[in-house]
Amino acid sequence: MLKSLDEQARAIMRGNDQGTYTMPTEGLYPYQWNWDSAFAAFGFATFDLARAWVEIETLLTGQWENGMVPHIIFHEASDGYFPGPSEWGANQTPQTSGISQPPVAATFTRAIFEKNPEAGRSHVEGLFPKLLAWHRWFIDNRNENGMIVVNHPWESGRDNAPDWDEAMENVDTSNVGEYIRNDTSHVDPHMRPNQLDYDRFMAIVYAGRGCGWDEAEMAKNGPFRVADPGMTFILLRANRDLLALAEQLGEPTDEIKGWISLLESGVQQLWNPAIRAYDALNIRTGNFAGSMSSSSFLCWFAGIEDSSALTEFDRIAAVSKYSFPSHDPESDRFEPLRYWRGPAWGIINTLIGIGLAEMGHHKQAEALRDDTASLITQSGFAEYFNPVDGSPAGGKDFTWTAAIWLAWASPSLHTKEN
Ligand code: 9WN
Repeated sequence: MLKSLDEQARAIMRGNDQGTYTMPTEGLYPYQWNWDSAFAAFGFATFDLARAWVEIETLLTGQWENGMVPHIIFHEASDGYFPGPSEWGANQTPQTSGISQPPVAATFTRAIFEKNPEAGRSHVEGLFPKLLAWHRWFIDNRNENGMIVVNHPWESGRDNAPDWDEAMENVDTSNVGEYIRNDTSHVDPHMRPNQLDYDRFMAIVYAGRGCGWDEAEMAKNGPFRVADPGMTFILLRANRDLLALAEQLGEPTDEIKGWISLLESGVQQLWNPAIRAYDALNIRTGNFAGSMSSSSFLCWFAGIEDSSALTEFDRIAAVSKYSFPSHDPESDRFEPLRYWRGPAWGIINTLIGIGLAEMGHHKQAEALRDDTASLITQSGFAEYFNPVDGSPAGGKDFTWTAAIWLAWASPSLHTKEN
């Protein structure tokens, strides 16, 4: 008998499960990635609450002394991924990369806790100070007047988005020697960042390694520093969830409330009237990217209402067969298969959809969920999808696509026939 999609999703998560953390997909990404793991925990919580807690707890074992939670933790040696631990030179145990990723962990910690507060309390007590320290690290090191900056496109989780084009042009690649990318041997190169992007990605890694990942030095002289609407909205939302957890635990709340006010006003500086969207801003030049990306529509997830954003959302949804493209399909920079320059990603749909529903935009939220379910039903649990024809792209049997199916997109969540 054919397995149901819910069963397939659980099997994918079990298959990628390494015991205490889950690989995004075998081959292409053989380690623990930061926001992937938080989504994995959200998925595990639909069928194995204990395993969900382990996923987030393992992620926090990679936390640095300064509070940063790295974007990759290299628990086990593998030569299948580039750049590995020696390129990063981060000098940590366990070995890690030197940058962070969007902090969705507090949001999913709260969601998992609320499924069973009694069983979750001791886990949250252990996790809370670590999440607090991580958020404080963002505020201390990545806050430019209430806008959250990324020091590397990989940190945003949206690696080759047009959001970074202008800032990437200024990255000098003369320190980058020969290297072999592994990604293009796993996946069609047309679905991946191009070679010049990779040279620049590596130039920024070597600059970070060169200064020992010194935050003050990178803030002042690092080759790349761009305020990211995605990161700012996600941290704002994560602070609201951290505040709810603090209240549950009877922990002090003033510091977190201060971060919320700071980001609520800070993110308004990212509104670019020229494109009627929240936009990335290059701190080095003061220029907007002029890029309407899917992260512009995380405003609702952050609890921010915006009627112009809703108009633009409706326009993009109307011209896209499958929502939601990672870049405006009416822009000349849109590429339907090239990674973060066009494809639809289930995890971003989930975050946008949760926000839309919370802010009362149920019609848009349901349409987004239906499109996500159609993409997965037709094309499987791919890393991302072509929004024009729905075809699968990137890695296969992908953890976060399986996770969001189970926790958000599956029709069985509404019909109760699990
Ligand atoms: C670099 C694991 C990660 C995701 C990112 C996605 C991609 C890595 C890569 O894969 O990035 O971190 O090598 O392409 O862009 O969002 O966390 O799934």
